[in-house]
Amino acid sequence: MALLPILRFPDPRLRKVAAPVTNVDDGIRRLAADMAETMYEAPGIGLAATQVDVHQQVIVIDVSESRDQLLVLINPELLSGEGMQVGEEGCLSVPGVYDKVERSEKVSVRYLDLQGEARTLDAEGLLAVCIQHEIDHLQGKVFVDHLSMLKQMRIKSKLAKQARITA
Ligand code: K1U
Ligand code: ZN
Repeated sequence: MALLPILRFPDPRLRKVAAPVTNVDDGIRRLAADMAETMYEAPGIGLAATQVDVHQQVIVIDVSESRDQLLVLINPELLSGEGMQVGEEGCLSVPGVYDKVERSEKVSVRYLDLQGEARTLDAEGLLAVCIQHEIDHLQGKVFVDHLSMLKQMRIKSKLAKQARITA
């Protein structure tokens, strides 16, 4: 397994739209394992392939406190969303930035598992938020896109300043 470098906002590669996986093979299983290792090490509760510069529809999620409930969703597709919740979000591609985002309270998602079998998952609360956040990444969206233009400008200048300091 390997730790993968995570792209940082506003890297234009975060805007690429991921392609569906056509064959769930050992390459995809290796990618999912590397993404899981990267997510646990970060640490984070989710990671989309887009964030590690792989533009295929793969996400990994673990919102459990015990950190042993890994979910791998290939070609995830939102079937329905219900209700509304507003929660604080962060993003491994936007380090140090947290803000409130409005999301569906409950979602139903169809996906392929690591054996290529079609499955459906009903989720609510933090798991539902994380699924929506990661599917956004696969579509080239970052959570800051849900914030006002003023906040987006402030975040860009904060991250540019951080990058200058660490360069
Ligand atoms: O996609 C990502 O960038 C991962 C992101 C997922 C996420 C967080 C919060 C709401 C929605 C989606 C993160 O994991 S940020 C880090 C984080 O939230 C966290 C890290 C360690 C323990 C608990 C949470
Ligand atoms: Zn993110």
